[in-house]
Amino acid sequence: MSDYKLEMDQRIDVEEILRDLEHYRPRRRGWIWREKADTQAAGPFRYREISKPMAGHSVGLMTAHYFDNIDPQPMPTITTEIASGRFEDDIRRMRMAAHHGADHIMVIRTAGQSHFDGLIEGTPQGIGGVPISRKQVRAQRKALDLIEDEVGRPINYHSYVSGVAGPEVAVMFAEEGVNGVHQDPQYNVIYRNINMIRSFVDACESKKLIAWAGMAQIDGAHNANATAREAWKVMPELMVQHAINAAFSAGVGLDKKSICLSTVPPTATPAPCVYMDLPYAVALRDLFSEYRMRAQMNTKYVESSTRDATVTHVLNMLISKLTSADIQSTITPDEGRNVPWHIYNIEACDTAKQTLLGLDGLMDMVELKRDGPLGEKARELKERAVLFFEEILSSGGYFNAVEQGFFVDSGFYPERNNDGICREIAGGVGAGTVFQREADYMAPVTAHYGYNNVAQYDPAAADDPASLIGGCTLERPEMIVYIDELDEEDNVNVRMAETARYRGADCRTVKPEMEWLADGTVMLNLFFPASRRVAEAAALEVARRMGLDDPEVISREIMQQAEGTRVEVKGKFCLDIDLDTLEIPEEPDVMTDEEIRADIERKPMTVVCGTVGDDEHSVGLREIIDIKHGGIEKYGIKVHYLGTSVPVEKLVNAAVEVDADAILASTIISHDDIHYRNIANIDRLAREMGVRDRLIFIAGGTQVTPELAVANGADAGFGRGTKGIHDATFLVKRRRELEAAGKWPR
Ligand code: Z98
Repeated sequence: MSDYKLEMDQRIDVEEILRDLEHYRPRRRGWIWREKADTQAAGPFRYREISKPMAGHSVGLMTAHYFDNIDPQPMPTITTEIASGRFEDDIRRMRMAAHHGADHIMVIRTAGQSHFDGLIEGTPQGIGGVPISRKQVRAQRKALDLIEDEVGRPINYHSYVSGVAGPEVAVMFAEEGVNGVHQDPQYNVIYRNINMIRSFVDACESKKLIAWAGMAQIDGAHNANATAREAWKVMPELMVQHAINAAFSAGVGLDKKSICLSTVPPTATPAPCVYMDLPYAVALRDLFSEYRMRAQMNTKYVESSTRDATVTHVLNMLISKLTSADIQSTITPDEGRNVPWHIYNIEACDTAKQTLLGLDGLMDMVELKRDGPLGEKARELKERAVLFFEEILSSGGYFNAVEQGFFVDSGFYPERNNDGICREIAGGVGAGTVFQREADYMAPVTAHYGYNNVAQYDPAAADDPASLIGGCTLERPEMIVYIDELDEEDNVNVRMAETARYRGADCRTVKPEMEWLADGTVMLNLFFPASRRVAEAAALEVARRMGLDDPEVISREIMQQAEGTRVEVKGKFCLDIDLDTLEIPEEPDVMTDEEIRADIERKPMTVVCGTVGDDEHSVGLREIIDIKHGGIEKYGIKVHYLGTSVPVEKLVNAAVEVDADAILASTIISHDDIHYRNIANIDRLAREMGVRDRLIFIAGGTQVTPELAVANGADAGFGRGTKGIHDATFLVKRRRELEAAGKWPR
């Protein structure tokens, strides 16, 4: 095995991941839940419900720098659902997501793979989207091993055990160390028209394997919500679907703590959604208290606005918090916008982390008021679900009920609109393919469901049929026949060769990217004072004139019919950026607030400042000094502000008078290079007065170039974009240098 490790400042080497995959073996099986942290403290705060911190690297929320850069992790597992269609690029996204707090990575297959009647091999991208194959699963699990080492937290890898080849997929997932799956025969029946008898029999085998491998299982009930015409009306049915799959799975042998209900708050704003969705969530917890809850976000009522989708996501998480979800899904805008981009995965992970942390301890302060509409509505929903079940029984059972179109009907049960999805018991893909096992049937395999007549060969093998052949692929992975690629043209090697110049540690070329390396995709956000149709056409024209290929409007929002429209456009930027000719300005030197404050506390500092010459500008300097703008006052630096149009003599004299440590001269007007002449004058005067050595001299202004300020006699120059912290950092560092050189204290 290679000893390849991830380096923080190096991109993951996908070629290294693909190398020697034949011999890769997963290092563990099964799902790992987050554990409550031993200490609920992080930085200046005490939490009530945070999980063990990531022991390695992570990226905190944007605002974390105000709070000692803490990155506390909420209790629920955070899922990110990745669906770019190229697994090699998804590996890079997985690493980013893990750093932002995702510990459940779900790869969404986009080829309608439920219709495939067997496993596929290699890494085709295909026409209809990406199918999941052994090579992809293996590569991604291998990459996640490295990523989990880097972030210091286990990461669960997940895909689907649905479709005609469900049991084959389940075997492959058990062999390859997949940690979580969707498995629900109702999905096959309702959405993929796979024969129901076949689907339920297959589900027994699949679930047995899922149990053996310790995977967490998520059901498919959310699909009814996403499919129904009026999704909030299917609440009773959703509970019925959860019940069928949960009880069935427990019956096959899954631990109830691994059975997760895929719950969705069924509606979204402008509906009074919490009033409708909360009783539903409460009813679910009442009925299914032994099981786990995976909170999917509402994906039915998602539009193309990230803001809109994020509000729905946050409202959904309020419900997760009020009813304690175990897994928080973060699919957010991808689903509605069909823009499965890196940035949206990461944004949604941050939205989840931010919301769940913000709501930490909520239930210590509020409680659900059950003796009002909440309790009444929850009870009503449960009653409707129970009645639904009774009707299933009286109609002859689940199969008959499906045949009669009970499911995904848009009526609010017991109302029916007779628009449900009907499937025939004897119909669908794979009909007539289920046969009773012969009396002498026997299969020497592990985790096999049902009648297996092993004892006739060896009574000792009854509980371990694979021992008859010395173990099957589950115990002896070397027996797995690993096929690398089948298609010479449609495979990862060909795709990666096309983008080779953008890879590798010594690559000197970059291109903007949204989902695939060097895809060139960029997004523009534009506003036009025009109607929607005009704005859309104008936006496309702007994109074309900016040199973007294939521009396409992905979102529009009317501000006011005549006053204007906001438009988002995506397009392709086709040029490379050469890093050897790219000018990268030096990064401003900044110390932390705490470090600066500590230094000023250790030894107070006084500065004198003003705008010099005939110059009435004051705003810039105020920004640098005023505590309200985060200026140097906030570190405890004592500031003598002399005002505007201050003669240079006055500035230097004042510095001597108050025994200042530094002069801060603002000089904005720049005609005839007056700003640099002012700087030179201050330096000259201070020298003539014999005080230059004891004063730090900083010059600033929008037209000041640091190098020229220094050339004209200042110790430092600061131009446009400077903040108080930049000046403060310089002052502290310069003073330390002078101290080290024995020139301080004076
Ligand atoms: C989610 N956003 O849950 P094919 N099986 C089940 C599914 O729910 C799905 C598939 C299979 C959702 C993802 N769900 C959508 C129970 C898909 C997909 O190959 O498309 O049939 O499998 O995260």
